[in-house]
Amino acid sequence: STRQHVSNIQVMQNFDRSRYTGRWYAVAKKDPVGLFLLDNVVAQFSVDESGKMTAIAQGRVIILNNWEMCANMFGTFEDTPDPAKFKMRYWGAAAYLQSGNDDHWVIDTDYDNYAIHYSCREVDLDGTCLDGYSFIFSRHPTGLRPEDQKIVTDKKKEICFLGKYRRVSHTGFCESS
Ligand code: AZE
Repeated sequence: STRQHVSNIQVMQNFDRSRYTGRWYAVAKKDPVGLFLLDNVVAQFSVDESGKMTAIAQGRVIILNNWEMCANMFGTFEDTPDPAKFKMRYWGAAAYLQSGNDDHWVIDTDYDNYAIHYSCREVDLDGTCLDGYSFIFSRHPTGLRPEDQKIVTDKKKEICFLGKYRRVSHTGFCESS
């Protein structure tokens, strides 16, 4: 199969941010270059009275001198002409955590069970993604339903990340903090 131009990647049609609110459990992730959330990743999306989308996320990280901790992260989303494509400004509750401004695209979701997120941080000269990350989210802490797995596999292929995901385990690491 040919490599996909980032600009040609299909995203969720008529994305409805209000149906996307609430808790999502990461079940798989494709890592970017550098530091990243390791596991126990849970995100909670909200929409305020003015319609602006925000999120909080937690996940286990290892920073600096092998210090393992639960990262409490915040994100605010800037709208773009495509309702499923956002710019996400994010930062940590503690200054030593990461901050940045990433693309945040919703590739596909049924709102009630699964969601496929995509972020390309660096586009190569040929238009393909050189450095990016992606989360597969489920509404269920136990993982994806069998009937959603084929849809997710097909979308992983479309964003050229098939075979690059790792399972995200949930061990309760962030539940005490
Ligand atoms: C995301 C869900 C929506 C809110 C946020 C998300 C991303 C968070 C990071 C956090 C990285 C932290 C690191 C700390 C050392 C997409 C999960 C904020 C990318 C690396």
